[in-house]
Amino acid sequence: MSKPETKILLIYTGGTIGMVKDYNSGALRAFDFNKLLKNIPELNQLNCKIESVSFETPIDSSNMNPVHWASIATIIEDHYESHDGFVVLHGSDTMAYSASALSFMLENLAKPVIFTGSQLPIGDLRTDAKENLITSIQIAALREKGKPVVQEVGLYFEYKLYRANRTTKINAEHFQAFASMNYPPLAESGVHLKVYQENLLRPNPRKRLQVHKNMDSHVAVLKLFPGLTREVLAGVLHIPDLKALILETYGAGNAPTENWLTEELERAKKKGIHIINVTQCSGGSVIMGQYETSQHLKMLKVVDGKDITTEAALAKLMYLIGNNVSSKLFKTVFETSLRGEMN
Ligand code: ASN
Repeated sequence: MSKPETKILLIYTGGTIGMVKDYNSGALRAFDFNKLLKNIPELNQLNCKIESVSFETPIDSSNMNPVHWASIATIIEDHYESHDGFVVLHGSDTMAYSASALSFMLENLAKPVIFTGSQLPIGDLRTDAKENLITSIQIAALREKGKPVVQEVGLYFEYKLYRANRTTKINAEHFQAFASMNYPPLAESGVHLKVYQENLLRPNPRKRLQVHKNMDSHVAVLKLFPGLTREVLAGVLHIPDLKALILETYGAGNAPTENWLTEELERAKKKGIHIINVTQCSGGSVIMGQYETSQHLKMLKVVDGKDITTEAALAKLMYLIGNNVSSKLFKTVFETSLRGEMN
């Protein structure tokens, strides 16, 4: 009996990857996705069956929002039983946010969901799109002992597969546009496709996929900067219906020790607003209490973001609030790694 083919679903949301240059006008325009297979004959060499679904109107990822995330989650949910793996084509600008969000929305995921995109359109002579797309499909189709090798949300770009909720876009120009500063790659593509098994998440096989589409957007991010005034901080904390604020602090989670900052944060906490301490450094971790400049935050019982990225913190926050995690448990749950997003 011949081996059943691995079935991969490509989900096209938009972004540079799906564009071609109109050589008459010089502008980038969306590519007819159904012609993709014809334009990349290499895909026929992959030993899998590729099907595709496209957003009705493909978008630049700057226009992505939680409603679009829910659409991606729904597509995966609807095809979860019939397909072995998923590749999401997405603009690179907000890919780290969407991919982080999907990692929380898809609880007990046991199949690969690989986000990818490109810096140059697929129709460009020097495009990085083909390699990114072909290898992402290959990774999504990898199986061992009848099971998918990758069982989590990944992000593949320029020869590296990362855990999605560990990534940040670090370069608007280089093909190597993403980094995962606090977690090693899950796989690397060179002459061989090397998978680092020890870095992969292993879901509990007895638990079924649960899809959470309620993401609460009553949150804000404020990056500290020298010269930040009380008015700016208070202004953000007085936004009606605000439920949580990510404070992007300095270094190992440090902030000015001025009284007004403590007072404003304390007042917000009393109103039930969660305050999360995430470092604005791309690598390393918050260590509250290490310096005098974070002791006030520790005393206030600010939530410790540890080594989480801002992108993953935002996604986790929207997910936890959207799922009505109680105020009492909130700090403990946030400080617990749910999808391998923090150490
Ligand atoms: N602006 C594009 C986007 O994020 C950038 C890209 O895909 N390289 O949709």
